[in-house]
Amino acid sequence: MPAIVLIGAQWGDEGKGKATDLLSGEFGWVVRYQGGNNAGHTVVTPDGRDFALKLIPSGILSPGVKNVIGNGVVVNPEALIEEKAGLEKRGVDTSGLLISADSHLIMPYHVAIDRVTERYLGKAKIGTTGRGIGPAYQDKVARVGVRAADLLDEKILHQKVEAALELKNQILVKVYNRRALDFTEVVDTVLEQSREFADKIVDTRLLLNQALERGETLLLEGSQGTLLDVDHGTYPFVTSSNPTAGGASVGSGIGPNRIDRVIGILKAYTTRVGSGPFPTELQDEMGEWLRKTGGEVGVNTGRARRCGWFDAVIGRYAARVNGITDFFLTKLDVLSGLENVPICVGYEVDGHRVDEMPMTQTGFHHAVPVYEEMPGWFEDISGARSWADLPSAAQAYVERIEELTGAPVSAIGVGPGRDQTITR
Ligand code: 2SA
Ligand code: GDP
Ligand code: MG
Repeated sequence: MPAIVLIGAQWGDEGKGKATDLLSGEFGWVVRYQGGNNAGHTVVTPDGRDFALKLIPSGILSPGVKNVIGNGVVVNPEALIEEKAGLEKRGVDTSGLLISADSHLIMPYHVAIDRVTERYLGKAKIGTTGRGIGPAYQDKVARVGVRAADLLDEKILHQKVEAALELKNQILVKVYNRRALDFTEVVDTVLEQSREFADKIVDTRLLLNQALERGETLLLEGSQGTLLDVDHGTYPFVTSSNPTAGGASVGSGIGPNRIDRVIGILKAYTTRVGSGPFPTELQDEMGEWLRKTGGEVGVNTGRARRCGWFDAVIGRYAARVNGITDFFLTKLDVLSGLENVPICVGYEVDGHRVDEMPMTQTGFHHAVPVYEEMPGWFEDISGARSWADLPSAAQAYVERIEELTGAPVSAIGVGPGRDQTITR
C-alpha cells in the first residue's frame, strides 16, 4: 500500500472529509492534489467536534500525520492563514502542514474576476463558489500565474504580479467597469501574509517521493468530484481542476504506478451545488425532504444543495474513469423511512434508452432517468455497526448498487461520526 487515492464519485460532498479522517491514522501523509478553498470537507471527531476543512487536508486532525498542499492545488494566502489560525485556536496541531513551492496562488484579482464573471453570465452562470478558483487555474495554464515559491523572492514576485495585474486591471476596468486593484497594495498584502507560512513552502514532490522510497504511505485526498472534473465532468458546469484519480499523480508529483487503491466516495443518493444538468434531481417535496434529512447545505458558501435519487449511470462512469477499486457508500442512514427507494439505472434520451453517460452536453441535458424501485426500510440504522445490523432491504439496496456500478462497497456510512461506519 504505497499510496491510495480517495475521490468524490458524484458532484462532490459525498463525505470525503469523513472518509479521509477515518483512514488517515493508517497513513504517514495526507495530500490534497487539486482545488483550493472552494472545498468544504466535514470531519466530526470522536469528541463530537465539527470541523470544516477547506484548503488544509483532512488528515490535519490526526496527530502525527504530515499534511501536504500539493502542486496541483491553488492557494489563497488569506484563506490559508485564517484556516490555520482557526484550527490552532481549537487546539489542532498544524506543525505538520507543508505547502508545495509549485502550488499557484489565488490573488485578489482572481476572486474579483470570478465574482464579476458570474454576475456577467447571469442565467448562464456556472454557480461557482466565488473563491477565484477558475481564474487562478486560467493563469496557471496561460503561464502567468504566481506560485508559492515566488513569495520567497520579492523581486520575482514584483515582476510577476506587475505583469499579471496590468492585464487584469484592463479586464476589470474596461470589460467589467470595476475598480482597478492597486499594485503596491496587492504585493505588500501578499508578502505580509506569506510571513505566516513561508517556512512551510517546500519541494513537496521531492519529500513525497523520498517518503515513498522509505516505505511510508500516502493518502491522496481529492476534493469536489468526478462529474465536476474539467475533463471528465459535465463541462462547462465543472470546476477548473482534475478531481479524478489521474489528477492525483499530476497534482502531487508521484508516479501513477505508486497508487494501488482508488476509493470512490459515493453518496446513497445524489446532490449537486451550482448550475448544470442533474437528471435525477427532485424539484418537489421529496427533494426538500432529502435536503432537510441529509443536511444538504454547502459547507463553504451555505448554498442549498440540489438533491435527487441515486444515479447508477454516474456511479458506473465514475468507477471507470477513476479505476475505482472500492466504494465507500455514505449517508445510507438518510434514506431510512421510505416505502420505496428509486435507483436510476439508465436514461431515455430523445426517445432512445441509453445505459452510459451521453456523449454530448445536449444529450445529458435531455437525459430522463429510468428508475427501478427498491423496497425501502423504516428502521433507524444510525446505530448499525456491522453488515448484519442492517435491515435486509438496506442490504439489498447496497448490493444492487454494487451490481449496477461494477465495484464493491467496502464501507458504509450510517452517520457523520467516525464510528458510524460499517466495514465489510
Ligand atoms: P468553482 O468555485 O470554480 O470550483 O465552482 C465550479 C463548480 O464546482 C462546484 N464546487 C463544489 N461542489 C460541491 N461542493 C463544493 N464545496 C463546497 C461544499 C461548496 C459550497 O463542500 O459544500 O459550500 O457551496 C464545491 N466546490 C466547487 C461549484 O458549485 C460549481 O458548480
Ligand atoms: P465532502 O466535501 O465530500 O467532504 O462532504 P461534505 O463535508 O461537504 O458533506 C458531507 C456531509 O455529510 C457532512 O456534513 C458530513 O458530516 C456528513 N456525513 C458524512 N458521512 C455521513 C453518513 O454516512 N451519514 C450522515 N448522516 N452524514 C454523513
Ligand atoms: Mg464538501
